Amino acid sequence: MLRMSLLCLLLATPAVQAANHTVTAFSGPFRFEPASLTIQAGDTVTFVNGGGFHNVVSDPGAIATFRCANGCDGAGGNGDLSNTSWSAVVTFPDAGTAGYHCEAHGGPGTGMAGTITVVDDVLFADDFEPPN
Ligand SMILES: [Cu+2]
Repeated sequence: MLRMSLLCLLLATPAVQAANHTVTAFSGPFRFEPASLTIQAGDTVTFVNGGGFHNVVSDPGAIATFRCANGCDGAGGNGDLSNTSWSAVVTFPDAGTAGYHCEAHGGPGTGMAGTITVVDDVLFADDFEPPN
C-alpha cells in the first residue's frame, strides 16, 4: 500500500516542462515584441512574422546561433528575409545571452533587434544540491 502511494506520488509530480515563448516581428515601427525576454534553459522561442519583410538572425557571440524566417537555415528551413506569415522555433539549451536582429531593419544591438536572456532553472536542475 505504501508502495502504491509512492508510485502515485511520483506519477502525480509534474515533470519540469520546457516552456515556449513567442517573439513577433512587426513593421511600423520595425520592432520585435517583446524586444527583451528572459527564459529558462531548455525553453523554446517561436519567432513569428506579424507583418512585413523580416527575418531573425543571432548576433555574433549569442549563446545560440540561428538564422530563421520560414524555418531556420541548417534545420530544413530558409532564414532568408520574407514577407510571408512565417514562424520558426529556436531552442535555447544553455544559459547566457542571445542578441538577435532582422537583417533588413537592424543589426547587432541596433534598429530592429532584441535580446533573449537564458537563465538556469536552479530550482529544478538535475544537479541541484542544497547548500551545506
Ligand atoms: Cu525587419
